[in-house]
Amino acid sequence: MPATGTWKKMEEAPLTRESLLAVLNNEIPAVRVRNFANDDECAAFAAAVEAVGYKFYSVARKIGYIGLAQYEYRWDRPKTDYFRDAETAYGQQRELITRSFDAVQRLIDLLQPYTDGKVKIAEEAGLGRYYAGIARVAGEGVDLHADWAPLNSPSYDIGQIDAQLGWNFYAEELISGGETTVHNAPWNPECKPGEIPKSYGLDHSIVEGAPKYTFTPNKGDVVIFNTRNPHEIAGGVAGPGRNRISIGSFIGRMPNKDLVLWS
Ligand SMILES: O=C(O)CCC(=O)C(=O)O
Ligand SMILES: [Fe+2]
Repeated sequence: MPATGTWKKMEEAPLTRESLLAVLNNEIPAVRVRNFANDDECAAFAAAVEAVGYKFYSVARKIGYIGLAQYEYRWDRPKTDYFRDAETAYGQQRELITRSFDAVQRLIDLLQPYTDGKVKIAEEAGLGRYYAGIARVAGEGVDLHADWAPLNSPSYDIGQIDAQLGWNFYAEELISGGETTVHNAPWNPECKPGEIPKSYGLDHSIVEGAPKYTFTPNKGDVVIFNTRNPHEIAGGVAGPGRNRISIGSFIGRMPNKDLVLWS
């Protein structure tokens, strides 16, 4: 199946009502918000990540993280486990916020004027709020994957979205490397009804021939892109005070046009 692109332009755009809608509709590769945080806030956030301490995902290239991914509960765990653990994870996020600033709330406040729907943390009817805001230390890179809740999380309310974005604030950057590449081949794997496909470590054949866009995660910036497009992060060269430290979440567009955040 040849990959076909949907982007009408190949450049990233600043945040406007038009660009937010365009990235939701997968018509542009990315939106960048420069100077989302100043140098002091970046340094405080990076120090907070080190002070709070992080765990590692069990994938080959080490990815340190603080927070909770709904994705980890998608196959064989009751929903109640996820919403219970979300509250525990918010306790840890509070420590990060106390030591630096609240990037998730700043992002919500930043986006709200640019859309008609309400921008808010996602909630599950009767079960509570999702966790939003995973901090990552990803200097070794991240393999090709796609993030698309209608396939990853069909039995959750976020499975009803019709567009999914990821936003990431970069608090520290590598000496070199660490670029993110987004492939404009919206993820559409063949799977049986009810099957939840693997979405990490995807084969590069699914993006072959598709338009791609590579961006540098500059310190202080937020970059937003459509995560249904398979994407990957290059490894790079780290050093003292130089790693790929970020925090971000997904943003889904619900049927009523609200933009809801979760990780
Ligand atoms: O850190 C990045 O540049 C992208 C991280 C990612 O995979 C995502 O936001 O879905
Ligand atoms: Fe991703």
